[in-house]
Amino acid sequence: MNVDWEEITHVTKVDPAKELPSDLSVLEGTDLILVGGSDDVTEDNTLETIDAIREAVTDLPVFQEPYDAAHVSRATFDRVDALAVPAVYNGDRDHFVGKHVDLFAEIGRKPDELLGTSVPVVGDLVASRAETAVSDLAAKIVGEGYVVQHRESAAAAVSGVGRTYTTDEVAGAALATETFYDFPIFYVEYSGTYGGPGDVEAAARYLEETTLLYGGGIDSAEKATEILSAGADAVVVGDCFHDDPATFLETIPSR
Ligand code: 1GP
Repeated sequence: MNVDWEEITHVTKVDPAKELPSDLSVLEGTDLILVGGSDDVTEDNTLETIDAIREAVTDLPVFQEPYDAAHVSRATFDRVDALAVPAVYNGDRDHFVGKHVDLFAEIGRKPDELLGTSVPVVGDLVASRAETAVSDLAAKIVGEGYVVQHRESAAAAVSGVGRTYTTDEVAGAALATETFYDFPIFYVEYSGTYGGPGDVEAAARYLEETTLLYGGGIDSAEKATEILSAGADAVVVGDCFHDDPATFLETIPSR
């Protein structure tokens, strides 16, 4: 499924370690699902969550946002439209370089296991099939330039965030994403608390090609509107989806 980012204004972040609402039809108005979380996520609960969502809403793009290469397998690859992998600018080295190299090294080592392309062939054909498998896998991976701005969040703890960025640094990270790193997504992450429009305004100034996502504490139409008006392409809603599905519906912009 090709994702038209111009059409995405509302993203739901579904945490596999949390319970799903009993009625998943609330997802019908959202534009894209990101499956991932910081604590207690496993390959098994990720698969269960993806399957439940696919069953409930058949026409939505579903991305896995893994925090660890161990959460990625052939089964998860098969079931999602893309892997969205955070590169945390204000995290530790592992979360900007280390885990990414690990993930791509794993893909290079065993593309057959990840894509199921194992075929008994010989010579050059083996090499070319392996290369095709590697590039198919790599093409399904989307980098997200992240700034984690809620120091007390689990996301900050797991990605080694020492301090949050100033507004100028957020703007710099956005500009670097657009012109230097070339990730298709820049994500202002306030996971668990509402950060207001300041960082979004600073980042939006520099982003034309890059999709600007904001997540954190969105639990009303007013907050969603404020963030979108500040220049975000889409709001990401997590806790409210799990905790209060009725209010979650209010965060979905009307078209
Ligand atoms: C978390 O950005 C998302 O990764 C959404 O944040 O859970 O606070 O809505 P909330």
